[in-house]
Amino acid sequence: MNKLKGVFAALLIPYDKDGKVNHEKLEKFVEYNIEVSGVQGLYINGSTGEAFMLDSEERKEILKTVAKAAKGRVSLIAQVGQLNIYKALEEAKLAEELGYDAISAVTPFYYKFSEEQILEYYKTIAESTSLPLIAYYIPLLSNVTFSMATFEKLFKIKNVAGVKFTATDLYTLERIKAKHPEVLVYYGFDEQELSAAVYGIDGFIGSTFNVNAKRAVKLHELVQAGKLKEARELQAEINDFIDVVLANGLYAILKEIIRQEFDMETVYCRLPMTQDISKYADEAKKIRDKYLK
Ligand code: NGF
Repeated sequence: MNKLKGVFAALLIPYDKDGKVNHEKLEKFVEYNIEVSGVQGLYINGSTGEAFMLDSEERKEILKTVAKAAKGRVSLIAQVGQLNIYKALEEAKLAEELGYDAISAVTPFYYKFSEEQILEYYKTIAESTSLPLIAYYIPLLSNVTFSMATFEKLFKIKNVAGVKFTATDLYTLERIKAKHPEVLVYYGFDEQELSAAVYGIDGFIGSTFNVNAKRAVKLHELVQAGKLKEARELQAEINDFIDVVLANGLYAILKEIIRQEFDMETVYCRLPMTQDISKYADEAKKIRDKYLK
């Protein structure tokens, strides 16, 4: 099986109250993802990792700890995209040295970059290593949207191997996969895995897979086997779980679920996210008992 296909958790990061990454707990988070949740890969320093609030040194240390903790058991994709492209290049090179399987880069955001500038950004990052690059497309958070013509140009860039498509526009998703079967396409909304899977996409990258990946792997297999009724029932089961997760602060409740597994001291989110997640303790316990046992 292609190492880059399958279900990847967008890795959660445990922070301390002062906002520092807790590397000891991070190793446990990696362990939980692999041994309990059942991920096939990890996507590091994405939105779920709160990475756009980190500086580059912190992101590099995370890449190192995850590589050490994963011990080659699952595929690793390093999200290196950021507005400081020089730091993105350093992180990409580090990912290659550490044995990562691919790099990824969010579309440059905040300034209204032109299509030409965005493509140049991807070309510069893609050329900096020999690793495949997965573009991270998330218009909901980046406010950057691509036309099909822009995707076409993007896929022509050397080393650009795929796209992590986190948008509800399934028409464009279908067009990408149908016209570019050679491009690796990942879908990024866990609650719509089934709808994306029917287009034959290659993988999924999402936050809830940190704790509930086995069901997502099974759902992908059911769709590939054409068992759509069972897949639909499983998506409903997954979405009952996602409903309660979304009602409880998403990253916070997911972190609390992992914290409880190892009975670790409190973990935090990174400011300006609401830091304190301890209020979710009771709900996390109920969710673990009801959906994850
Ligand atoms: O958290 C978001 C915000 N999206 C994630 C995922 O696309 C983020 C998604 O799993 C990601 O991959 C990353 O961290 O880089 C949702 O949390 C999930 O579907 C629940 O809505 O859009």
